[in-house]
Amino acid sequence: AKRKAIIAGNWKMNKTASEAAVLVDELVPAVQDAGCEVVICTPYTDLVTAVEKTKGTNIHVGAENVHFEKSGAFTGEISADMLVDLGVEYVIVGHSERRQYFAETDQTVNKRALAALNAGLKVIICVGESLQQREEGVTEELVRMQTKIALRDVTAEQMANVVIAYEPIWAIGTGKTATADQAEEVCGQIRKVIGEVYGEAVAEATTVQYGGSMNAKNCEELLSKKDVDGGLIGGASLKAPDFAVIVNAA
Ligand code: 3PY
Repeated sequence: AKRKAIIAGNWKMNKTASEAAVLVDELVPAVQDAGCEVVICTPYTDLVTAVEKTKGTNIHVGAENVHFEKSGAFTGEISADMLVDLGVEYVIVGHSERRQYFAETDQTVNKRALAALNAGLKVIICVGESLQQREEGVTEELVRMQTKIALRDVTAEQMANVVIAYEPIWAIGTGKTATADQAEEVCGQIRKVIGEVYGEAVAEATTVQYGGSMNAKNCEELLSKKDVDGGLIGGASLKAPDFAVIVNAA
C-alpha cells in the first residue's frame, strides 16, 4: 500500500515509570526490524522515560489524551505544547473509554484534535460503535458522523498527521474481536467519508487502523485487509513479545 501502516500500543492506565523503563528496554530490540511505524502511547507519568529510552530507535512516543486549551486554570490537565516540549510525537484522542467514563463528546474530540494538530502533534482519533448501535444497524452512520465531526476544521494538509482508529466498543477489553471482514468494511467506510471531505488522494494516503483486542493470534488476518493500515493495541501492547509479533505482521 502507498500509505504507512502504524502499530500503536495503548498502554491505558498501566505501568509505573519504573515498570515502563523495563518494558521499553524489552521493546526496543523486539521491534527494531519493523517494516511499519511503531508507536507506544503511555500514561503521562511514563512519557519522559519512554522518550528518553527510545531516543535513536524506531519507536515513537504518544500520549493517551490532551487538553484543548493552551494553558490556564484547568487543574489536572495537560496541554499539547507540554507534550511537544517533552519530545512526544503522537496523541490518542477520543478513545471510547474517555467517551464512556470521562464525558468525551464528538465536539471535544474535535477540539482536542485541532489543538494537538496545531501544536504539531500527530493524532490517532478513535471512532466506533457500541454493540447496541451495531445491532440496530447504524454503525456506518455513527462512524461517519464521529469521523466528520472529529475532523471539522482540520485542513487537508493537516490530514498527513491524522490517523483514524476504528475501535468497535464491543471489542474493547472484552476479548471479542471484529472479524477481519467487519474491520475491513468499517475501515473502508471511514476512508470513504475522508474521501468525501478531502478527496480521493487524501483518503488513499490516510492511515486507518483497527483496534479492539487485536493480539498476536488474530493480527495477521486483520492486517491482511487492504483498508486496515495497522492497529491500536490494548493489552497485547504491554507484553514485548506479543507486541513484536503484531509489529512484525504489519
Ligand atoms: C483495545 O485493544 O482494547 C483497545 O482499546 C486499544 O485501544
